[in-house]
Amino acid sequence: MGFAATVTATVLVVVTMMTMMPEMALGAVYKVGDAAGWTIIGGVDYKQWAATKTFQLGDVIVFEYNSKFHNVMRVSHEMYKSCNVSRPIETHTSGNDSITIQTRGHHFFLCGVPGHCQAGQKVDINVQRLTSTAAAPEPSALASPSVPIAHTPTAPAPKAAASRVSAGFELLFLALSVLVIGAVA
Ligand SMILES: [Cu+2]
Repeated sequence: MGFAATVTATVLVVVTMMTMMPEMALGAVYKVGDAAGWTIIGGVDYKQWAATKTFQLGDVIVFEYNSKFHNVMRVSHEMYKSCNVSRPIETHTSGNDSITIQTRGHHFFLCGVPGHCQAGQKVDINVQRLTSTAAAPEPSALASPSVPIAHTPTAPAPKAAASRVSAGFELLFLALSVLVIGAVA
């Protein structure tokens, strides 16, 4: 009984931590354009660059560029679409700007130097709005729910942004399995 109680308590702690994890997790750092940085040279496809990332709240977006030739403006969706630089929401000019994403939804950035946005120097950082984490589990969490898992749950170290959510669901599944085993034993 003592063991079962301990396991149950551990599981509850882990589940509680996990529930809070998406908002607490340390942000990943993404350098826009990777090695190329923020530029019009080399035809970097920033749309494609962003499409390969799963941005989360707290992530840091780094724009690295030569401040003599470029800047970073955060703009509205309308301005982003038309490369209108007349009324930016905010402007960064250091050449090494770190912007922490603190709200969900789209964050539109472009270079305000004439012609650069038109040449493709624009990026949309989208942090997906969560409808319900519980209602949409990853497919891996649904696999073989009747098979007992022998491992003891341990708190995972935060991993890369892409694996955070699936790791969370796997942990939840593991924790629930132990809970069920504990209740039966
Ligand atoms: Cu530019």
